[in-house]
Amino acid sequence: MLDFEDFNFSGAVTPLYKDLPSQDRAGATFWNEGIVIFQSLIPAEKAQALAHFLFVQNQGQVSRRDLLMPTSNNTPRNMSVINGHFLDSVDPIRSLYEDPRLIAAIEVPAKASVEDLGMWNGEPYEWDGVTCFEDILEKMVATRLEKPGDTHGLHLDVPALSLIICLESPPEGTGGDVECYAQGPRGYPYLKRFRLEPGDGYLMRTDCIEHRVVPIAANHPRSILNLTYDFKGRKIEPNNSAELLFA
Ligand SMILES: O=C(O)CCC(=O)C(=O)O
Ligand SMILES: [Fe+2]
Repeated sequence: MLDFEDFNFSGAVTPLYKDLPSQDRAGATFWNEGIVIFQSLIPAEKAQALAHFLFVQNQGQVSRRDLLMPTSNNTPRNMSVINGHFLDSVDPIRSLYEDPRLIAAIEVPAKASVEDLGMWNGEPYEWDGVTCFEDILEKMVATRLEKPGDTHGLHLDVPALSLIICLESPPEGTGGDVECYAQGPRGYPYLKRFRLEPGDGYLMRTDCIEHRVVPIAANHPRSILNLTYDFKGRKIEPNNSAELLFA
């Protein structure tokens, strides 16, 4: 299916730090923006095969959600979802999620953000590495927008870090772009909007960058796999959004 060897972190998109070596660039971009986008993070055909496995072959694991999320100002969730219980039971996916090499790659930008920005909520924090997210429901999730109007509305997440891999993407100009709105200590807010092709990915500080997926316009699906992590020792403030969306 998918394993660490499929990942290509050197495709980090780095508008401001082009001259640095790729490992440092990923850190530098994250340091600056709280997000790093990876073009062709995994091969597109692997991404599409994974979408087929999840949303077609395992239809029985897919739940439909159409609701307004009370913990994020009632922004809409209109999408199909698969929760961490199932993803954790698929060995190649769990092994990938827990792979120390994947976590080490995520730690490069994650450490950069902590060194410069602390936790972005004013609390001092001593770097102690990145860890898998503890809540089984949302440690890994997969979502699919598939009907006109489907959207993942504006929100923050409980986990501080998400590595999101695009599995399917609708034609350009028909929705499915990611929008993010960052609030932090460096003169934010700022708005960023980007489009992902199957196999592209991004790592985001999802605890402090509000983000949403623009509604899709037609019946062309847009799906992702979201692997969530956190800073070791960070105090997590849980809410019931994961239960509402994924249970
Ligand atoms: O679909 C995306 O790109 C964002 C997914 C997301 O925000 C989430 O799963 O919390
Ligand atoms: Fe999110």
